[in-house]
Amino acid sequence: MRIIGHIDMDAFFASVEERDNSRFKGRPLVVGADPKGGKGRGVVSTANYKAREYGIRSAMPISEAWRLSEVARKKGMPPAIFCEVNGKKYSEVSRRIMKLIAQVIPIVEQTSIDEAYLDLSFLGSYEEAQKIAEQLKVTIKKVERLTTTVGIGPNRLMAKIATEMQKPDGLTIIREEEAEKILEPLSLRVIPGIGPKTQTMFARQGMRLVKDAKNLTQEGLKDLCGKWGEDLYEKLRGRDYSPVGIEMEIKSVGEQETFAIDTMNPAFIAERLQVLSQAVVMRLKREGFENFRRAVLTVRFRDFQTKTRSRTFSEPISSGETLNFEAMRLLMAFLDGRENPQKKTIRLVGIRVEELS
Ligand code: TTP
Ligand code: MG
Repeated sequence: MRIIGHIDMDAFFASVEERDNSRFKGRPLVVGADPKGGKGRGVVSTANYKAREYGIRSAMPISEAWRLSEVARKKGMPPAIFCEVNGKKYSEVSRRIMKLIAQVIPIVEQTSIDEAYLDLSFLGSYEEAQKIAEQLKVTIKKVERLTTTVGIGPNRLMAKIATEMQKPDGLTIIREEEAEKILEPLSLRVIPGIGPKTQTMFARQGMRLVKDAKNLTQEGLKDLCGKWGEDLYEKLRGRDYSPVGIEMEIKSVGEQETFAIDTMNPAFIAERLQVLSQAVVMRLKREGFENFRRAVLTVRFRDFQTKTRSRTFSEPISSGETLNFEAMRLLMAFLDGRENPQKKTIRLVGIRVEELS
């Protein structure tokens, strides 16, 4: 019998900041870019649960979060506190938590800075799995003063869904025989792999819930989704055979942007590179890495010719500013004759980091 656990820290970045700053206690807290009185650019990394009551969410523009906080303030509720991202600190906390988990569970697969899958099959029963999960929650609370949510199920899919069912500080168990029925009334979005695009595609055909898509045959799903349809057919029924413990190798992290208009305006491109650099470093940290040793700049010209230039550092680098500086240096060759003798306008730029640690 397989028993799989999924563990996810609650409002991770915000909880660490609340823990470390007594003046944040009990207040709505937003971790992310500087809001600059509503004029700030960049996004929310995460918000604690109090700030989520105002509608503030991860990846929302920080200016929008500011606006929502102002709305709350005008209604007499406490405004949100805004706090910058301390990526290095969260990576360290994450590493310590993963160590605590590894002390009691032999097969652990970390999938992001605050998330991991646990193979609990060796415990032999859901009762034992529940006990170890409870223990783990207590240990993390005691050692790190942070709360976690755990889901337990017959496979990865159901373990993750169990986690989502009761947050924060939750522990939910879904047994194999309940899995299929629990999934049926849920939105198709709960199935990993169904993103906004696939969801829209299903919605156009009148399918919104898992149970709606269960009317399709395996062939029908394959027509809609390609080869992945076979896998999806199983997932819609709560079945997922993917193992825990085979770490998906993340070799690089990158972001790119296609401009609304092809351009050669250095100030505009520089500004976009800065935003991209920050986004790349943020994602790097989120994937559980601290450093990179190579920066790669991609430029696509108006005629779709695409070129890259890279720089490898002798030391591991962790800062977004250094990445931005390097990206700017690499960009120069595309603005003068070296990489762009015909002075073609630029359609897209991308930044990628490699050799991660
Ligand atoms: P999540 O586990 O998705 O979110 P969370 O831990 O803040 O909240 P929850 O209680 O719902 O689990 O992400 C973990 C951390 O990753 C989060 O604290 C901040 C960071 N993050 C971003 O920086 N940007 C994002 O868009 C998301 C989703 C997360
Ligand atoms: Mg989390």
